[in-house]
Amino acid sequence: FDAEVTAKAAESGANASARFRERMTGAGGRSAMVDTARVNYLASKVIKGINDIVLEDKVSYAEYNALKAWLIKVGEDGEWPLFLDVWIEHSVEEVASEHREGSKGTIEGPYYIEDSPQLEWNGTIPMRDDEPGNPLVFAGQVRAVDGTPLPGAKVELWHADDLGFYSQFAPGLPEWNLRGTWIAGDEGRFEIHTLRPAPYQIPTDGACGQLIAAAGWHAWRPAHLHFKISAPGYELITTQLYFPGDPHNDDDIASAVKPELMLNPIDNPDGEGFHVDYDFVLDPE
Ligand code: MBD
Ligand code: FE
Repeated sequence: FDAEVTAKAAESGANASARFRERMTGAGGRSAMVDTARVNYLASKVIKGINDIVLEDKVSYAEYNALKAWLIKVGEDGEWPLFLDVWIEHSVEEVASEHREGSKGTIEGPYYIEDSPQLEWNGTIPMRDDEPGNPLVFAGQVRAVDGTPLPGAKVELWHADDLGFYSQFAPGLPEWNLRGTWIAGDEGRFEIHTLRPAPYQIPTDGACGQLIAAAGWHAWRPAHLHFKISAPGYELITTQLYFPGDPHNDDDIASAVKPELMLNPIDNPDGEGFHVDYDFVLDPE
């Protein structure tokens, strides 16, 4: 896995920036237009917030120039998606999901790709022949908040490999490695065959890593599985699930862990590795 070891923050960052731009502007892309009055209100508030900090904390020219240099570098490294998703998205997600009654969601992060390969209700995720990691069987049901099972629901999963790399963002990985879309079967059941992911460090050699080092923080996220669950007539859920005992469950750099998102894996009764049950409950649109 030599290619992955040489993965560079600037490369992942550039890929993440490009993919985001395509999703926002491509066919069916979400429009980025925000109403003038709202831009006036929010942009003024952000600028005032920063000015207030400068005045209250007596920010020096040295500090102001360090900030300026760092902001330039975030753009050069393509790390705006990473910065925003790690430090800001969790609040946006909290606001967006306030009204929901079904399963908890959390942030999407910078590494989602649409249209991953479709698999049977009990299929195995695309992976290399020698993919490192312990097998994980992830079984459950998709249903509505009123209990209606949702056969045909889509369960999209993406996660990092054992070294913490996501396909299509780090070099040297097959296009759809550790990404798949399961179509729920009878009673909305699915049984995903994948590998248990390892704890994950965000790239440390770019601008975000520079901030982390300069502030004496750490770059870790707990091991996690990313999901999107969807069915016609229901609100899509974007979520992540975590494993008990991970040293970073309580200090995720991306503040994306919630108690409802903790899995309860057991030794797989049918073979190697682990088995875990988890159901997804969707809100009607
Ligand atoms: C990730 O894998 C991730 O899930 C988030 C939220 C931020 C950076 C990398
Ligand atoms: Fe992730």
